[in-house]
Amino acid sequence: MTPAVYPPPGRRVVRVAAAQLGPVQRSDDRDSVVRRLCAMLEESAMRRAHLVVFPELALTTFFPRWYVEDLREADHWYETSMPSAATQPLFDRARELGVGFCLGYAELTADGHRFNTQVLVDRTGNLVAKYRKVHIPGHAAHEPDRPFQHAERHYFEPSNEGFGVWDAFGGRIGMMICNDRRWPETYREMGLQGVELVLCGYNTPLHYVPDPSQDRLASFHNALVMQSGAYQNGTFVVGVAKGGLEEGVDSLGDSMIIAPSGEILARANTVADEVVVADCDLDWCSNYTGTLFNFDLYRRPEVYSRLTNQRGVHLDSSGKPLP
Ligand code: CDT
Repeated sequence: MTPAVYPPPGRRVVRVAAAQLGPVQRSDDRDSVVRRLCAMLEESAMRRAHLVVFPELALTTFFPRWYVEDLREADHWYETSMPSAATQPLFDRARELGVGFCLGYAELTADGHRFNTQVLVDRTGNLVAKYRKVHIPGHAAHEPDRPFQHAERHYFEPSNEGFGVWDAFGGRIGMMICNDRRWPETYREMGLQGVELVLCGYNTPLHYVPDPSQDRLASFHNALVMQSGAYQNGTFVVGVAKGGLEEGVDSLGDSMIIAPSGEILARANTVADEVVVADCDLDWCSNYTGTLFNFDLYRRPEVYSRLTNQRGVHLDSSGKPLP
């Protein structure tokens, strides 16, 4: 039955904007990118969004596609503070508009550590949380035979901080970055902390190496992992791309907002700068976490020991799984 007022009284509804970015070329400076982010912030505020989610490494081109031996030559791709001088206008405008946001960027810490990072900022401009990418894909060494590099393992160290969940926007918010979304452990770690809304930025190149047949399935796999993660953990998931043809590399768009039912509520149509909006009724989550996915009642952690005790497949010499 359609409620007489929307949102129904007492429901915790967060209006979320997935602010997809089109390509950012090497020649695009931070200021021009921040102007694009601000334009999408304005549009999101006009559409009465409370929270705007931007992609992974939103401030620059996806620089791990090039290899430099000496990482100090790459310092200019990283932020050493957040807000930085270049991103301060985004923080200022968000505070004026009363809109929170989530932003991905390359972080260089004062003691020289490099992380692929995402921050969550509330509607008053305060930094609520910082998440550093856990699953770092690609390769660490230069692989000159590739048509392009995916040297994330050279440019970023994997975070050991794991997956936090924070009270914000009236709910429990978690974050993950790009490749994290392909691992069920990511969602379950947050699910076990009662997450209700997971925010994820990504850059997914479409020239998949070493298996080009995966290219045509990129969109399917993107939706598959996020829809199943949402459903199996009773949470909303917001996936936001930097898509389109960037420095000769085509990347997936397909930003989307997914409900705890696994249904897609809003989805981008282009691979350009594009805002899609959906109302996320966080009280919907308990329809799943309180019934079919009542973890406390049904999970059997005592028989899941392999999940934390081993990394890969462990077989003995006859091919049988090790105990
Ligand atoms: N940025 C990122 O994590 N991209 C990966 C592609 C990895 S292909 C080596 C992704 O999972 O989309």
